Amino acid sequence: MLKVLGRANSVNVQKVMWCAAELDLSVERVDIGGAFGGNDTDDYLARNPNGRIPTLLDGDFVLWESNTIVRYLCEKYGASPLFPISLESRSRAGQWMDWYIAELHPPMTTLFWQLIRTSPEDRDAVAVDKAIESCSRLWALLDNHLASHSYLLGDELSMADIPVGCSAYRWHCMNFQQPELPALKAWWTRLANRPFYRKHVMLPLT
Ligand SMILES: N[C@@H](CCC(=O)N[C@@H](CS)C(=O)NCC(=O)O)C(=O)O
Repeated sequence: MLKVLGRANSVNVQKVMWCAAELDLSVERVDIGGAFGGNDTDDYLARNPNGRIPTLLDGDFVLWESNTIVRYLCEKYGASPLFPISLESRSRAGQWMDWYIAELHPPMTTLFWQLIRTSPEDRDAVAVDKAIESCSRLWALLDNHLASHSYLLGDELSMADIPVGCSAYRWHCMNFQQPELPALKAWWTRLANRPFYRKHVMLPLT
């Protein structure tokens, strides 16, 4: 059985758990990181020298970096459409997964830490405004793409939707005035209708 080391409220762990569930894989998840700790022990660091979560154990094979784990699971255990067949479609999926990590994840992390993990009196209003501005621009770019696609690669869910899909829950559920982005909202609603997305991603924001 696969083992995932990482607490359930981590967006990076959620990607892996949601992906594994869509692939119908059995996973044992172990609470590590955050308040649980355990990611600074010698044993953990021997598996993941970053001291970050998640870490995947697939038998003797150990893997870290959540997007890489999603790709690995989809390629090893999945099939089209989750793991696209053509090189072009797989590369397009990689494009959106890398775009999320490089562009959207940093301002989303600022926003999440400021609005969810920082008490109101300690918030940095300038940082919040700047993060909302960056995120709004990037989510609008995705909204534009989704105006002509049901999912990131077309008509069906693929691995491309997984990282940015996890972040979309946080974007829609944090308490501030989001811009009107109807195609983004429609895509997010499609995700929210999936039982495994609800189970692994739509958790209380903590
Ligand atoms: N690029 C890494 C980032 C991993 C990461 O930053 N994980 C956070 C949780 S989302 C973490 O380990 N935080 C420390 C902790 O939970 O103790 C990935 O995608 O797996």
